[in-house]
Amino acid sequence: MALLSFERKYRVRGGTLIGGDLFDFWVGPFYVGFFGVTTILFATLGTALIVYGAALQHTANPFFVTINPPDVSYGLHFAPIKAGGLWQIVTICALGAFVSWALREVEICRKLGIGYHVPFAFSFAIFAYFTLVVIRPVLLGAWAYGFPYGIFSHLDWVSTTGYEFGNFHYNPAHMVAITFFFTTCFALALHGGLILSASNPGKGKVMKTGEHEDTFFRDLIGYSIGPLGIHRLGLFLALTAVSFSALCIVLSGPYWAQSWDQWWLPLWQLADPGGSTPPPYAGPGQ
Ligand code: UQ1
Repeated sequence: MALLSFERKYRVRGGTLIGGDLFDFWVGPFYVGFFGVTTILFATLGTALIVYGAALQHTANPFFVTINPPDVSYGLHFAPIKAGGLWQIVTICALGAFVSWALREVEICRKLGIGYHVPFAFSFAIFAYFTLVVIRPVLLGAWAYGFPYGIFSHLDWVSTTGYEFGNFHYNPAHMVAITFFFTTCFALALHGGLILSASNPGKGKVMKTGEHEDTFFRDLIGYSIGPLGIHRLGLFLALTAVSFSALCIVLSGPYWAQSWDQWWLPLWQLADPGGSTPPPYAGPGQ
């Protein structure tokens, strides 16, 4: 079925999670829905507040503009607007917009009768952000531990937070997360390459089939994961990468407050019983 007639057939009312027919329509190519409206409201308010925050600063250079969380002395209380309250409201708007977007995806899935895989996957990204700006600050007792919303300022935050724990690469959950990120790239490169090799053979040549794709990997390594399997694997690898990223930062502070290399002391002692242990990592250039 041609795409345009398919859309006409499937763009029917119903399947909404909330509000019945309210906002159950399309604007041009876009489905609106109740959660389309809440997405726009949260995103517009959040963006306006960031622009307001930027206007209060000494520079209009987007690289230096930053919306900072409150000082640690405010703990988990609301802070005055110009002392981190803006960050708190922007955070609420961001979460409101992200969750609205996910629920809009759910409504579109319900209309089409397809699985919820896309909103399910997106919810992992939302959860990672939620871990950074809500779960970890709450566990540490202050909103101050959230990251600032700015291009350079968030880089500074990542750097300082990393060095606070010595060498962050010794964080075991960070190791696993990085491994899954690399493996995700590996799988996507293999999959993208394989699909293009068979389905885009060049002008005048005949497109090849799934059997060619399977046989390539059976010839190469004696095994093909199959067309469904490769997508399951890809989704699994990506979601696991994000999950371990969230884990590696939420462990840093609430669970482990020292240099991460010290976490490996038992292993060090196992390798060298009674030997002297390595001193805590003291930072770069020491
Ligand atoms: C694969 O086996 C496969 O099945 C035919 C694909 O689907 C089109 C792929 O994209 C890839 C990359 C593989 C190879 C992957 C493994 C884990 C053997």
